[in-house]
Amino acid sequence: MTYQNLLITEEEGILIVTLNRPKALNAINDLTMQELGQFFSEDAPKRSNIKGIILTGAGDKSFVAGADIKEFLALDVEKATNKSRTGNNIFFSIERFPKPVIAAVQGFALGAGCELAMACHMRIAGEKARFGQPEVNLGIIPGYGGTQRLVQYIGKGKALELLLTADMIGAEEAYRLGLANHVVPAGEEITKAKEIINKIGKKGPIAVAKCIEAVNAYFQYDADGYEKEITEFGNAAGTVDFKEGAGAFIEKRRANFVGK
Ligand code: CO8
Repeated sequence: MTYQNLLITEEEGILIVTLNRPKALNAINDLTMQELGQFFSEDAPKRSNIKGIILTGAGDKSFVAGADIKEFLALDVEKATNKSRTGNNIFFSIERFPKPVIAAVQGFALGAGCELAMACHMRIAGEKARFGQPEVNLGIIPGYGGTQRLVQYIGKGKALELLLTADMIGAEEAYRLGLANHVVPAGEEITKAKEIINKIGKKGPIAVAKCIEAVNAYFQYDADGYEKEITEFGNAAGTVDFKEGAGAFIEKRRANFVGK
């Protein structure tokens, strides 16, 4: 299949998938999400010879700066719930991919971008990487697993702080908290990710797949949390504050929330 918003290359038996909308800081719009779904459920599983996958963003400024806020104003409760559910399922297909999937994060990984990085098995942060879940700035909550996976990686207290304040953290802080596996000099994110995938490529592939499956199984106990997130993401899209938050971003002004 040909892709419009994803660039896919193969190097050393590793697929490098670049989200390619640099003018929008690689924000995930509906087409990008659809293409990620196609790639992880249809195309990548057929490439049986690959050792793993690296996800990255085009340009040096941003991995992915979130879901495309410009598509938000068309959402109502039902559409938002469906969009969240579809995205969650696609991110599950990344998390459950039987070969290593590593995010090479060179810049902003915000909102859906942080969620995408967290759905990968590991994250390599360039020294300019910035992670955050800024959804509350928009009067919305994460909708692609962020409320669940952030807690898994960094614990409840810090996760709540980042979710509620919308603060961004740098690469070193992400490493200290356990969100980033490694911090590398800017421009060396993909090299480090390749090094790890090449190392894993020498191990027993069935054992590797079963490690991924078993580790994921540990977290199934909180599967209801994902369901809760989907429902509440949809409900948040029905509020006045959501329209105000997304509208304020697009109009480049501060949001005036009214709590309705
Ligand atoms: N969506 C759409 N466009 C974006 C986004 C985005 N998330 N982020 C940046 N852009 C666009 C800007 O609008 C701008 O476009 P234009 O040149 O046409 O005005 C261009 O990218 C460059 O951005 P800036 O000029 O703002 O660049 P700065 O360097 O000044 O700022 C920031 C960079 C800090 C990253 C800033 O762009 C920003 O705050 N972006 C929004 C970050 C954000 O809030 N992300 C979370 C979005 S919500 C989300 O991801 C929810 C996920 C769950 C969804 C579930 C189902 C829908």
